[in-house]
Amino acid sequence: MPFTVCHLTFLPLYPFIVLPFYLFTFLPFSFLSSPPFYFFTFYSFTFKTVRGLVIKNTGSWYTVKTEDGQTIDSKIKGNFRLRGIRSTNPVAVGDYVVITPNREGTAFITEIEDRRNYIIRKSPNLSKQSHIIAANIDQAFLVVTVNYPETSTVFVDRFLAGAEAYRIPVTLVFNKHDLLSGDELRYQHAVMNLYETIGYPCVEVQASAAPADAFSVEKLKPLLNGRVTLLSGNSGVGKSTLINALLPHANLRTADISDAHNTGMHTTTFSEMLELPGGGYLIDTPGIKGFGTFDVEREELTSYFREIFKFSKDCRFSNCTHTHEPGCAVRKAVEEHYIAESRYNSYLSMLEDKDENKYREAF
Ligand SMILES: Nc1nc2c(ncn2[C@@H]2O[C@H](COP(=O)(O)OP(=O)(O)O)[C@@H](O)[C@H]2O)c(=O)[nH]1
Ligand SMILES: [Mg+2]
Ligand SMILES: [Zn+2]
Repeated sequence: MPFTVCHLTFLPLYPFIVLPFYLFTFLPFSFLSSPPFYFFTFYSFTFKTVRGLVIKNTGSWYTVKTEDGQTIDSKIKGNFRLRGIRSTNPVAVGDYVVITPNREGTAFITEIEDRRNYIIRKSPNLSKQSHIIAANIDQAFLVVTVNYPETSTVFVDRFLAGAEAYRIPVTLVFNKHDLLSGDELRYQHAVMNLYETIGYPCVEVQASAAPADAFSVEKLKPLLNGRVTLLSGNSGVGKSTLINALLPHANLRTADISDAHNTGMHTTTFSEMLELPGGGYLIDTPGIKGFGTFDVEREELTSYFREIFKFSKDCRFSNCTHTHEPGCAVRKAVEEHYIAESRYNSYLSMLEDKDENKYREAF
């Protein structure tokens, strides 16, 4: 009875308040005569937004995985402007968003939650536009091969420095264990020892190995569980093979799409997060081999090389660049082999880029 009274009380207001809302619902018009309909109407109109994770970005469409496990193709509503970033994609994979589903089964993204971190790539041209590669990353795996193909330590160090700038922990994954000769293996172990001493965990694998093999990707699974991991590395080191071994059902999709989009700087609007069977995601972003450009002051660069930074505290000058200054503790440490020459050379090569202002180069 009280319900009916309530219903009747609002009756005169229906055409003005409730009816316009009603038009946006999926309910048949016959429902209009049913007393509780406006609760449904208000529910569907006011509350039907859902939170989700952006797992794929293909140009203007984003695939959002909602908390109840659905995937919904979504578009951005309105014009997002994010804290001074002029980006070609205001939303990126890894973003948590709020979406409003519509009757076509797609949705509008209406809100982006604050990011824990994100990595951007600047446009190759001189515009100030940048592309957000991914957001809310927990860690990065850099796949390297000491041979077949050879990954240079400069490449590794540049990647690590970029990851330090973004405060993203990195694990070095040494792949193609099966192909290495005794000498190559000894070299690999020396390199692993170097990076582990600095503080970067290293794992040796063979992406092509059977699951029972001691060097199979099984040993990566505990490290990937429940985390969002960015996978990087030079072309040919075995990233696709690794992904296919970790995600037997993702097959080809990853390999083929990645490679097709791997060709140029302009085809970067495509990126994807692959859900791991044990929880967590792999970010398979084509063409990303490093963190690219990040603006640093000369003195800041030191802090992206952990062991160099440690010794730099004893340099005579606080703004020491460790190149020519008297009383430089870093150069002394290099001479005494406390700092690896390869690391110091990588530092110098990045410093040189800075001098020549060619920090805009691709990865
Ligand atoms: N022997 C051997 N070959 C591998 C291994 N991992 C990948 N490969 C091969 O290396 C080549 C490049 O691998 P791919 O996954 O396409 O590299 P990507 O460019 O990093 O994606 C392919 O022919 C793979 O079969 C490995 O652990 N051992
Ligand atoms: Mg590949
Ligand atoms: Zn110094």
